[in-house]
Amino acid sequence: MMRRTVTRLLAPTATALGLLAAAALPLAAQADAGATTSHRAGSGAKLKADYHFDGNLKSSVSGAPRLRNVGIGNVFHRDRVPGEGRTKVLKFPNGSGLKVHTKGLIPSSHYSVVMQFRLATAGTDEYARILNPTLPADDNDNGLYLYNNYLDLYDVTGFEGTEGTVTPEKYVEVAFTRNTDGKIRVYANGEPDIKHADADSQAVIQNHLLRFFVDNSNDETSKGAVSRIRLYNDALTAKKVKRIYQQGH
Ligand SMILES: [Ca+2]
Ligand SMILES: [Ca+2]
Repeated sequence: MMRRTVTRLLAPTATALGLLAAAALPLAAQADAGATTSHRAGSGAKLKADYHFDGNLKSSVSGAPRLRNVGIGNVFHRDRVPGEGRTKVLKFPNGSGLKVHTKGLIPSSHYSVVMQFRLATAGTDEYARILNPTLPADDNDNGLYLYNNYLDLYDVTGFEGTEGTVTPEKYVEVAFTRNTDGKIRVYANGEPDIKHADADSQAVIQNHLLRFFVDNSNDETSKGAVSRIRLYNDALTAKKVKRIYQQGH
């Protein structure tokens, strides 16, 4: 995709056509009937899962399912992380990552993910997947990547964040939010970075499976480490994202 070869452009285009049809459905038809949407009015996004990787893949918020390893070779490790100090993290090799089953946890169409991680390809001419809401239902390039020292939201074409927001070998806290109107906001270390209107619903979670660091079949991935992942049941505001970052991640 990113290198704009013919074969890579074809897949997302075909996908986008199918999803344009899906996008024409009323929003209610795309939402999760079983998810906790009833709490969102007026009360803001609620924390539904909080994974610290403290030697296991459990959430400190009860009721959330465990994360699952994707691929082999993920190992717990001790590391120094900004805002967390000495903490346990999960190291993953190139091609491996994590997934979570989101049914009844967060709605598929409006949610937030806050994640603290580092990827080994930072600062290089390589794309590495961060978030993948469509696999395995739909094998396409759309989703959030790291490229060089900035974030890139790919949705048929690339929507680039600010250069220099991601420092090689350092952890970065990325917040990804999608609201009921399909507005995506991506933040880096508490600051607004990418805005995008998700007209083709490519950030709507498919089959209730959300994957981290795992790419589609063109394997744009990096080895790295993750210290914390939090899931919220609606789009966080910019103010809340900043506060979460300032509170020590
Ligand atoms: Ca890809
Ligand atoms: Ca941790």
